[in-house]
Formats: sequence, structure tokens, C-alpha cells
Amino acid sequence: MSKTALITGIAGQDGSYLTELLLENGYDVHGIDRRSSLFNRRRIEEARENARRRGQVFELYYGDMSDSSNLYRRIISCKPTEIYNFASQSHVAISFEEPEHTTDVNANGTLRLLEAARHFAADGCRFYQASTSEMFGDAPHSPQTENTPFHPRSPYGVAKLYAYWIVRNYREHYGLHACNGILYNHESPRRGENFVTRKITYSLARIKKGLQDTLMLGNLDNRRDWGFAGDYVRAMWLMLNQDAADDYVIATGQTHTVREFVEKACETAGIGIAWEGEGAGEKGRDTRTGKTIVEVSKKFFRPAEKTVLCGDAKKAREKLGWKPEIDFDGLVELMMKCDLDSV
Ligand code: G4F
Repeated sequence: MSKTALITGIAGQDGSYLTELLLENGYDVHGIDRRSSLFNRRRIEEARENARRRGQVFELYYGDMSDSSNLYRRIISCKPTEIYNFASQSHVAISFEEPEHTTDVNANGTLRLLEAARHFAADGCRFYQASTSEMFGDAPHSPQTENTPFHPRSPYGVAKLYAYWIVRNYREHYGLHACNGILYNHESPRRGENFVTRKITYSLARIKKGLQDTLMLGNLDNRRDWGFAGDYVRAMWLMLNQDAADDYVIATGQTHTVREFVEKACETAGIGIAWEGEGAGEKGRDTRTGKTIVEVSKKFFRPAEKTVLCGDAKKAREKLGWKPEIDFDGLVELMMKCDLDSV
């Protein structure tokens, strides 16, 4: 039977990597993308061109997670065998500015899509939900597993937790093959520029080329478990290709600070950096020019994080045979080199 995937949020980082993986594996791909005043499909342009040359089905539609009738029509028209739900207001800090919108898209939007899938998708259709380590928040321990109690600390995390539970309920109540991928931070050269990793590599590339003076950051000592998005979409696909639906933590199991990310990115860009001062007064100077290139700003500070978000992906390793191919150094080098080439 031919496989047909429907991807919400297809024009984002994960949507673009998953599209490439699915097209390589012979899928028909249909994607839903939110209209915005700026055209925002650059991440999927190459995949679209490749699909066109190979004669593969790759269709894009405008749609929104707040519009049930749009989701219904889309599922009726393309009859997917797999649905990947990536559409989300995905910025944690912005969810405090837009709590209702975040809840509508991330929580109710998932419910709307599940209802549409339950009624109109192909028989046996499989469903992937982009769940997140932010559901753990102030978890009681680190590293976290699939059994760690949740304690989200943002409107984003709370909305994603609703989505996680409604997906589990549709699996348990209706027998839908629906999986939650509990993904830790995953990055790439296609990451949005307001997430810290890409902000660092993009700004340092501009500083190196004389287009920008300083990079403003928040807490330099916050830690994250950062992996490569291309590795993580492979895990999603493996989840939907198991006989039984289940939930999986996807992570590297290693954490690094924002400061370490800056240092590794500087090393890759050939910039020497020396730190001076403390807290909000801390600065990073270019050791060659003496200029301040990194400053700490209260504007980007978030409340102190009590628990380190670090994932234990043992279940995914054992049941899916998944492991990440690109480590922290490789990830920073990849992102930094791409930004140096493209800026
Ligand atoms: O890059 P971030 O904004 O990612 P965050 O908040 O961890 O969330 C990302 O990963 C989650 C897990 O997969 C997803 F659910 C979520 O959708 C998103 O993709 O921030 C990472 C860390 C934080 O501790 C933040 O406080 O970097 C710290 N940080 C320090 N300075 C900064 C900055 N974050 C941003 N965005 N900008 C800064 O200037």
C-alpha cells in the first residue's frame, strides 16, 4: 500500500527534515503551513524541487490549527496513512506573552487534528505528536525517562502536556496508533533565529563579517540536552513504524551550558573569547580586537531552572534501535559553518 503523510507545521525545521526523509522513502507528502505576510517556505523549497523532478507527490496547503474545517477538509482530501503534528507556538518565553494563543494552537489544535484523524483518515492511520521535555519542567530528578512525573513551568509546557494526554487518551480509548515523541532540544542550521543556538551562530557569523557588534544573551549557565534535528526526525518515523504505539524520550543524554555553546561556536569561527564580570554584568571580549562581542541582558533572562533537563533515551535505543549520529561538537560546527557560509 502506498504511504501518504500529512505534516502540520511542514515549513519549520522538523517539517523540512521529515519531508526529506519521507520523500526518500517513497511517501506521498502533504503539508499544512500557516499563512504569514512574509513567504516562509525556504526550508522546503529544495525538497519540493527534488520531488517535482522525481515525479513524486508533494503538496502544500494553507491551514491553521485553530481552523477545524480546514483540518477536516485536508484529511478528507489526502487520506493520510501517517500524520505528524508539528504545528505549534514553539517558543517557551513567548508563551508567557501569548498564553491563550499558545494554548489554542498547542492544546486545542492537537485535539482538533485528532478528531479529524479519527473520523476521516485512512483506516489504521498513525499519529505522531511533537511532545517536549518542557513538560518535565521542575522534574523531581535528572535525567528524565518516560516515567518521570511532569511539572511544566510555562504556558507552552502546560499546553503541550494537555496535548500529550489527549493523544494518550485517543490511543487508549479509540485504539488510535498515536505516539508521543518527548523530544529534548534539537537544533540545526534550519533552526529559527530566536532560539539560543541559532541566535548564537547567526550573530557570531555577522560579527565575524563586521555586520553586527554584539550578541545579547540571557542566562549563560543554563544547560540543555542539545541534539541534531535530522537525527530526531528519524526517531519519529521509527515510532510510527512499530506495531504498537508508545511514547518515547528522544535525547542525547548529555548537557552543555549556553556558555559552552558560545565557546565552541567561537572556536569554529576562529574567534578568541574571554569572559569578564558576573551575572547580568558579564561580557565576552574578542581576545584579538578587545571589543565586547557578547553581553548579558535581563531581557532574555528566564526564571532559574531547578532541574537540569537531560533525557535518558534508553527505551528508544532498545525498542526503536535509534541513536543520535551527530554529537554536540559536530552540531555546533555544522551550524556555525553554515552561518559563516550564508551570512
Ligand atoms: O533555545 P531556547 O529558547 O529553547 P527552549 O526554551 O529550551 O525550548 C526549545 O526546546 C524545547 C525542548 O525541545 C521545545 F519544546 C521548545 O519548543 C523549543 O524548541 O532556550 C534554551 C536555553 C534556555 O535555558 C534559555 O533561558 O537558552 C537560554 N537562553 C539564554 N539566552 C536563551 C537566551 N534563550 C533564547 N531563546 N534567547 C537567548 O538570548
